[in-house]
Amino acid sequence: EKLGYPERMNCAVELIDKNVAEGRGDKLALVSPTERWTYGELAEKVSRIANVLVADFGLQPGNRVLLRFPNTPMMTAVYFAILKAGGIVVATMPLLRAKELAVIVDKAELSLAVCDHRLAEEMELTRDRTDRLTTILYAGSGDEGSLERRMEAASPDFAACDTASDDVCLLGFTSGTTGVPKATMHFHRDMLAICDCYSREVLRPQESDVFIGSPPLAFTFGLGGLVLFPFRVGATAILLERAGPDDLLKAIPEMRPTVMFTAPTAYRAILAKKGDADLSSLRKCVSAGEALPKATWDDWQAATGIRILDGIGATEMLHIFIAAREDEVRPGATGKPVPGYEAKVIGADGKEVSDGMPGRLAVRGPTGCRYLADDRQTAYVIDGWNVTGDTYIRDADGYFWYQARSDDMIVSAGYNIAGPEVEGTMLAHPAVAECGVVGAPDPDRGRIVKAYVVLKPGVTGDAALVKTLQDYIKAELAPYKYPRAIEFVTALPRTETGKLQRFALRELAAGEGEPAAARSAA
Ligand code: 3UK
Repeated sequence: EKLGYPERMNCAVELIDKNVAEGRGDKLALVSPTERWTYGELAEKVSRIANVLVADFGLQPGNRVLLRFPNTPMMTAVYFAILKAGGIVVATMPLLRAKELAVIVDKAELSLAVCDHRLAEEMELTRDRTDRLTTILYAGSGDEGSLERRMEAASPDFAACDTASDDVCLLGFTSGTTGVPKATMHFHRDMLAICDCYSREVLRPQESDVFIGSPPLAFTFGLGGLVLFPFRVGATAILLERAGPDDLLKAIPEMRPTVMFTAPTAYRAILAKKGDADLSSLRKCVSAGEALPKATWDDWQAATGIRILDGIGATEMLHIFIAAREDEVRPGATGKPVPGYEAKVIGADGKEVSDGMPGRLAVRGPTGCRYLADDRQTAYVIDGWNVTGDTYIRDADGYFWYQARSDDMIVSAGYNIAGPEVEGTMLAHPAVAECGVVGAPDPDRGRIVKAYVVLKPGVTGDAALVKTLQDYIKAELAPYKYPRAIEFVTALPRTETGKLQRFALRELAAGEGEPAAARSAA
């Protein structure tokens, strides 16, 4: 391995115990609205929990454990306890329902879950649906058998399992919208590799930094940005259970974080609600999950002086592999490959296309490309390259420009149109707060471009505004890209990770879905 990790290595030792060994035992590791844990306290809790899992629940190296928590210090402690004991974490998005959880339980063959007591209801429904899941350990319930009670009785010392650096430590489920989600496998060394490639080379955090952000820790964007990156440099992380725009706007002036991780839609929402909130503590902001439109980048820089670092990551690659650097930003472009990774744009024949031509993005590097028992492996991984579902263009200067998810390209009267390009342009119009663009069925053109638009407060959506927006797009982009249909809605359907649910908009456009506002409010 070029990164030079030893053959045997446990990432919990590198990310937790090492901070104590290097004299940061009294430094704050985790802060939440209700808790403040130093690295010393965190290390002790991790060891106590590892003892509980091994002694009380028989956890063996290689066993998989389901983890269900909102973003809390305790979730982080349980996470590293599983890793320290040589187990494999299967963290899941807090909002998943029993039906979705049961699929994961069966696919990952899980028998043990550790769960925040506030998520008990859906956890019990999951147990009812599958025979596999036999044991649930609750945290925070205060009961006799609760995690905290067991921790009190456990020893504060635990010798880390002597794992190989390429032992699996994390199964990350993709948020697939159809079929069984893919389970991606990551090694102990991968947890360090994303810190030593993306974080060290692009983000460049310091020990004095304080991290904050919205993604759930069950989403690897959040895991890296809110836990692994700060711990690798002995910095501090703020964990918020609720981290919507209002929560961040309250927390930032109070807790004064310096580095923020969130999605493009959250940057827009924070700007819309900012008022005179003091965001001056921030020095670096990272955006991922979906494309960051130039308009959002420009508005954030104008309001805060900060140049957002866009980056594309994926669950299969663990974290960000193409990114903007502070000194190398082309607003609207994702950026250049992260040191340690290679990226190329390929055509249907698998060969690289010329610069300026669209094609499928393929990437390879120290992390990624390993799926648990999945026939689709061979379609996604070719010669070690992970072939993503994204259409990209590389320009002559080596910058990568996102076009669309390959399945999301709109074909209208023979033209290929990328919804995100129209969305990004719409967002630069002063009347527009949010925009989602999909293809709607049309007898003559096959599909027409349809825009769902959320207006800024005080703007009235009428026929005159439809015409204004259409003329505006025709003037800014090739006229065939203009939305022939525009519908004003109060909200767009989004995933827990901030991604626009294009399939929901497509169903709506085809007359099969619920109204967007009703769906996203549900
Ligand atoms: C899309 C982007 C344009 C793209 C993720 C950072 O999003 C993450 O992982 P997922 O598995 O989704 C992957 C897909 O999301 N995407 C993500 N970032 C961008 N598209 N510009 C971007 N900056 O379609 C990609 O294939 O949920 C992001 C770190 C870890 C992650 N898991």
